[in-house]
Amino acid sequence: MKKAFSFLALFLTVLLITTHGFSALAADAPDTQSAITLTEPRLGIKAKLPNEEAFKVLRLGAYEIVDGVDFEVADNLLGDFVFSLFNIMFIRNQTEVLEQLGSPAQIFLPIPEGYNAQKCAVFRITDGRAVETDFTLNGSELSFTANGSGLFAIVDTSKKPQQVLPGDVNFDGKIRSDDARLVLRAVAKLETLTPFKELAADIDKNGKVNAADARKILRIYAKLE
Ligand SMILES: [Ca+2]
Ligand SMILES: [Ca+2]
Repeated sequence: MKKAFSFLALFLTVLLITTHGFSALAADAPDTQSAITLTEPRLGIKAKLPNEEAFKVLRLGAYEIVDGVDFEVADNLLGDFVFSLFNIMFIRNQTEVLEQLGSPAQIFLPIPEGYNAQKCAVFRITDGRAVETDFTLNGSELSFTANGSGLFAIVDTSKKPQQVLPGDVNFDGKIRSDDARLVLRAVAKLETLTPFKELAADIDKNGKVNAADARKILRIYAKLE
């Protein structure tokens, strides 16, 4: 019985080594035909690059900008509409942000929660200008071409800040418990709200987003108010 077990263990070890060996080989072999996809897991942003670029670019970095100088610039350019601003970076050697890629990358960006996919537009914010960028809609993602790192704004052209429904923090047109949840997450600093979401979250209009707003949202949802 013991012998059978050690044979099995040996067999499994050999299998593990060979399959691992094969996959390592496949990864090392340069494949000029296929593209490589890099992923930023936190925001779910992906970039597809020709393989030659992928050898230079080690990592895709991205974060949402919700305040500061870059946000102000975008807000001035797109201020009439609700937008989400992303800094998308191709990073080489841990820190070097590539302004320009040898050949363009295809970016795939999830449509922000509550945005009307049919009414979205994509702008690259560069040198104080908003340059409209062609994109395609793939289910719940927007896909567009980028020549390098940069700031990209997704605009919901159907929504203006003054039309934001107080209490509807995720912009889905309804005041529900998930809106209260977003407020509580923001209060607990688990989530950063964009200025437009803050506007919607401050349902009692006292200039602050706190638990009282979440409570009011829940009471409206429960039809107590
Ligand atoms: Ca909502
Ligand atoms: Ca408030």
